[in-house]
Amino acid sequence: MFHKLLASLLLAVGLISSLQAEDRPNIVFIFSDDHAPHAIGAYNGWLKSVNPTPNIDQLAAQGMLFENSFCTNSICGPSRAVIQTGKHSHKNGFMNNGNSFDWNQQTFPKLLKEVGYQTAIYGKSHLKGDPQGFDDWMVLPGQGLYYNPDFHTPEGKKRIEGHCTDVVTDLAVEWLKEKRTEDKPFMLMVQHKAPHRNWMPAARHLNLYDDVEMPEPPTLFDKWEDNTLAAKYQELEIDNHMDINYDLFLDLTADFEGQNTQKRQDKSAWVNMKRMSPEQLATWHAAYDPKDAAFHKANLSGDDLVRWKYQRYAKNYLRCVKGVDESVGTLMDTLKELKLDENTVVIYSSDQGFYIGDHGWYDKRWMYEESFKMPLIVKWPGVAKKGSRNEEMVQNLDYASTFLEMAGAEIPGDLQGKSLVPLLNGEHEGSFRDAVYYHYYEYPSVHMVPRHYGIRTDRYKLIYFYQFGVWELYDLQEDPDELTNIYETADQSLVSEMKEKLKDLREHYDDNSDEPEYSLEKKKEFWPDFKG
Ligand code: SGN
Ligand code: CA
Repeated sequence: MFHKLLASLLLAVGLISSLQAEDRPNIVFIFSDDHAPHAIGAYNGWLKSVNPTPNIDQLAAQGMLFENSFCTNSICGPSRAVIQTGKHSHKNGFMNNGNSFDWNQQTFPKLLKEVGYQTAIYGKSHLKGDPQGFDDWMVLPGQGLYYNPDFHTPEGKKRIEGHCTDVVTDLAVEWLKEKRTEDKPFMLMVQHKAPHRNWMPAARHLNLYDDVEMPEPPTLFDKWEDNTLAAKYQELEIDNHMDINYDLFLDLTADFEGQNTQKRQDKSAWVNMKRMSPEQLATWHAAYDPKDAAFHKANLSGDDLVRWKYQRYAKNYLRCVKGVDESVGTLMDTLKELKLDENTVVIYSSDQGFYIGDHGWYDKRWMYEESFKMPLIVKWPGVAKKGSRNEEMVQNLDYASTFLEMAGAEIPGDLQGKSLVPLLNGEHEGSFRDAVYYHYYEYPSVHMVPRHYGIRTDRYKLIYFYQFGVWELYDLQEDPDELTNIYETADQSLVSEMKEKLKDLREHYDDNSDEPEYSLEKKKEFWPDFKG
């Protein structure tokens, strides 16, 4: 509070730049793409035994880990737009990946700049257009590429050799060492493409986990018998939709003629192969050719084939995660080397969660826990207790207000989130909020997850697939994997109470952006066995 008053006072008399940089913390916001909490050791998920993230775990040991951190809309661009603005998708205008972000609107980096912060962003933005609110920026066009990526920069297109995770880390380190002006506090966003599809690891990680048997998720062979038809008619199954060549690189060559390119949106697997240097390509083949040969010899089918696909997928995904984890280590070392570690808040997060074979799936989008949850770890020396774990329900919606309060800036009244500073400094008492709100919009579209909105309390989750007029209700305490939809069988007073809460939250956030229900005919077009 005192900081906030002081900052506005000094701002008013034009003295803000004379504030010592040390008075307000620097912020390094490390953000990856599609990194599920259960693929982080510190989150204690079923992949923990693989020890996937020693550096991120170290960050957690030095700060606070949020156990119940959720996104508002489980998809890349929209999650980032929520973070930039502190407003739900229907307010910031970026509801699905097909939209463009209006950079002219109020964003937290712009507000930080106004109170004297130096700001920079490197890596994936996915918001299209020139980023605003940053003194320095270099972003990947669209999804970006894993090998030798191009960057969109104020000076035009620039290609940089190397693996994307390393290149982005190097740019961030260079900025910290050479471009930062020392008399100002700063906010640096380091935004990785990894571990986004198509999961191409760096050359040095191609053989990592070769001798490891990945633990399988308990729901790998889920048949979605007790959910609504929404869960049956998706297109994100490892079994039926994950492409063995495109996604898992089996016999992949740089030549995509003749390969099954149908439905591949950006053909990035082939584009990436084409961009590799002869050395990179040789390393790639040396790593995958023997694995491919073993696969052909094994002649797998049925569940065994699913198991093989899962192993190959999980290993590549975690190899990409390994690169991100090393980046976190490098950034922490750099802060130490520059003697910035004591006054810099380091945040690790990712745009949403992900299915790593959970429910038999990959990708995200659903309000089910694995994709609804996002990692959030905050190291704030002297403020957030080391090794602490917070169980309050928080959202990416809260980040903008949090960053502003950290910087002692005014939080504009139109922001819809709540600052997490009182949770971080331990001053908050009682429950932070009793429910979180979610709304996903991209349908019909890739992976075919219908539009839905819903709420989650500490125990229950209510989901409404409004295009189809169908509801799901889960008791997370009794059924943490959300296998049994109790909407029809639950006590009706519970259903009404949850519906009432949902209505209240929709009013609170001023959301009426859903579309009318489909006709019966249209429902049957998508879900042939739908019974009206
Ligand atoms: C691409 C991927 C999809 C993914 C979307 C959105 N296909 O289209 O699997 O869901 O991006 O991801 S791919 O063939 O191009 O890899 S997001 O994280 O950017 O929202
Ligand atoms: Ca994403």
